[in-house]
Amino acid sequence: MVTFNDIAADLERQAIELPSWAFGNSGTRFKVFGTPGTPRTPEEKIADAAQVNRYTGLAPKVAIHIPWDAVDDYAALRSYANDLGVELGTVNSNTFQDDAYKFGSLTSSDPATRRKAVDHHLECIDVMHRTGSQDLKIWLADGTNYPGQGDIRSRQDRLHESLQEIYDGLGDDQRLVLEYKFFEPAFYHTDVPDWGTSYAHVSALGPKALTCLDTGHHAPGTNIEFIVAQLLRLGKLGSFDFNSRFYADDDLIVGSADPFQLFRILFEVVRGGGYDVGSPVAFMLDQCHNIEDKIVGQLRSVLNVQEMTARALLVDRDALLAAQNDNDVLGANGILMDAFYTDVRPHLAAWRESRGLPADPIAAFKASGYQERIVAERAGGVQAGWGA
Ligand code: LRH
Ligand code: MN
Ligand code: MN
Repeated sequence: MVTFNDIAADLERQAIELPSWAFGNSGTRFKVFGTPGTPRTPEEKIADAAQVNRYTGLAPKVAIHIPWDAVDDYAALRSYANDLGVELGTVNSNTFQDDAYKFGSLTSSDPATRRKAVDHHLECIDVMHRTGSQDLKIWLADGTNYPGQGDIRSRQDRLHESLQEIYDGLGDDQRLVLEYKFFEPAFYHTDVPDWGTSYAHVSALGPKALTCLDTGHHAPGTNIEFIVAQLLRLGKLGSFDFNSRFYADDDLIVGSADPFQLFRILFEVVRGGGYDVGSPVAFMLDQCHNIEDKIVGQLRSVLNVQEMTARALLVDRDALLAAQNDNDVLGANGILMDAFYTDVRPHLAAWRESRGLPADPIAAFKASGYQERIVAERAGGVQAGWGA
């Protein structure tokens, strides 16, 4: 049997990167609701993200999106973040909000459009040098809406050529992570729809290219933990974009739609070495808070990941392996479920207190007055949105 004491030290190394865009206003194509206190600048997004780390100790990095978080002086943005106790993390490129990319970016049949898209990524690498970021995350909106609209095969060939040029621009300690998504905004075909396509491309590029798994980017019913196990086995799982979905790419709070799925994913992460010291797997959130409070939403998210990580670590793997080898079907299943059903919340509250953190980070944040302060201070300004 594995007890909470056995795993307490392992919880120390949990680090979950927050997306700057989670702090901006977001919505659907029907409506974006404004929220009082929403940041107006990249600095204010970072300041809000730093609050999440302050109360949980779980979120030491903030991922940025270019050009949403474009600034003149990235070194200054970096020291601003450092002064607040956080670092700048993954740099996300953006080729989905420019008219030039209407028919594709890295896959475009137009050499000038491809050039522009590759150059954007090379500029992102430049930003990474100044922010101290390790990862360049590429998600492409490229795809087609109608059968026959584009030549699927040559789009793949052009994608490889473009990615190769970007890969060649990486510094020695930098990585490229290629995210996949099976639909949206393209409706018929997507140029990087699944983990296999991402894997084919990153494998062709070399060791500094890995796959990014966004939990919201799969068809309903997909066994995501199987993909996790496979990518870890292949040494190509670079990062996670965590979120939850009910129907589509809903970007809801991780662990809110299906906590059991999050547990199963994290169990495979632990099982496959993805949580080991020095593991190459980066944990990130990729979420939007359309109607709920954003800082509290991010607090809830990192706490959900911590809770499920604790439960995944609690699985008695020796007993599980023995039961599996005995073909004890329900015995093995029972061992996994025992860990899943363990309520770790009181243990985690005590664990936090023993490390100088509040037992209840959300209550502590709410009591701090920060939210009221930013509502007052930021009134009347132009709020940043998902995309600005
Ligand atoms: C695309 C995506 C990708 C983007 C982010 C804003 O759906 O998951 O990671 O960069 O959303
Ligand atoms: Mn994502
Ligand atoms: Mn997404």
